[in-house]
Amino acid sequence: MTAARGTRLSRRSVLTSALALTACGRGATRASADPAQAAARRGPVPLLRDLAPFQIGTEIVSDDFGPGFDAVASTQFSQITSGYELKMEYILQPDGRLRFEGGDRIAAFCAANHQALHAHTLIWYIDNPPSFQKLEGDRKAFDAAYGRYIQAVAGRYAGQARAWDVVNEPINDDGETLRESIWTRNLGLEGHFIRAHEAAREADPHALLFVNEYGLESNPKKRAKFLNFVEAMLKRGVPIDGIGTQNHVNFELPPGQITAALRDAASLGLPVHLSEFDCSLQTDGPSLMARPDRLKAQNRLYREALEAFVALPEKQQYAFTIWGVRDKDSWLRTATWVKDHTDAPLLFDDDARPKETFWTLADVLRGR
Ligand code: 9MR
Repeated sequence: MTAARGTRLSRRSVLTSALALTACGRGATRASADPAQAAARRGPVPLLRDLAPFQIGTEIVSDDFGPGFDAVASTQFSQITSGYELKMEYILQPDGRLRFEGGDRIAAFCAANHQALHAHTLIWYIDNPPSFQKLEGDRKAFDAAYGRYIQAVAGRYAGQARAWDVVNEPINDDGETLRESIWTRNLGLEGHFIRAHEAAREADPHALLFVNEYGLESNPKKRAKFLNFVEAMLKRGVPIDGIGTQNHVNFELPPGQITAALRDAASLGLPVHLSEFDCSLQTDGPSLMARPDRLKAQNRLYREALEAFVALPEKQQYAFTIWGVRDKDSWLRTATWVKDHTDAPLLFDDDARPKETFWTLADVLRGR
């Protein structure tokens, strides 16, 4: 199962490739400068879920379950996003059968630990399943199967899922067009989106329905297109309850962009999910910045992201989610395109010990 994950996602472009040195050298991590903070870091490890007045989430796959992982994932976070096992690529078998073992394991983990389940994701352009390919050209049959799939999956987790990402990543990186896929080819560019939201609402009337997108912080044109699209859908009465902005960033992202994107995302008045935060230390091209400076830039971006989220109107603070628990769990280590296996984008190191990024978030939540 694990080996197959990420094979179709050669998505280095998700990471921002901004000016390499923009964030360099500005401000040190505050830990070294402040004795009170240094002392706090030697004391007991606080629980982020107790410090945060909103849901604080992480992404998990059940392959990672084990003592060290579970201890952190179950205690630090009040919400869990399923990173893999509620996706069609896991659930829908070539013969059309559905498998729910992984999703059920995740839902049970959430229930056992009093955590909300953010279910991810019903429809994704990346999928191209054989059982749907067979129906291409027969719009009625395709539409019925699409509706049945959403009904079966969202219906199964009704009462357990706080929310669903319904259509993941609908906008192209050109910032002008909607992404094409087997879904849009058969049900229309907008049609497949509307149909998915309506079917999800019907299957689980209580789950909040999110539209989730990446690159909104680094690509303002895509951000504008995304927000226009969501606004147009809302005007047409499509049930959309929230906006997810992923924020897979790397240390080179200039300051201010995450903040601007979150503010814009909130402008429609819907709840906002900072849905997939991680901050890579890898670069697309060569970078002269040494690792300690990369770590400082990374910490500044963690701080900026959470401060920007905290600054949103309270009723729009749906959740702040980190995309993974330990560095070694991250897609930035395991995806097939990864060359540098030393990336450390998350809050906990390979041995599940809290890192400076963790203490930065704790500081922000304590108002420091
Ligand atoms: O982190 C996820 C990884 O475990 C999966 O193998 C991969 C393919 O399903 O998806 C990764 O998560 C992606 C998310 O679903 C959508 N936004 C980008 C995330 C990182 O690629």
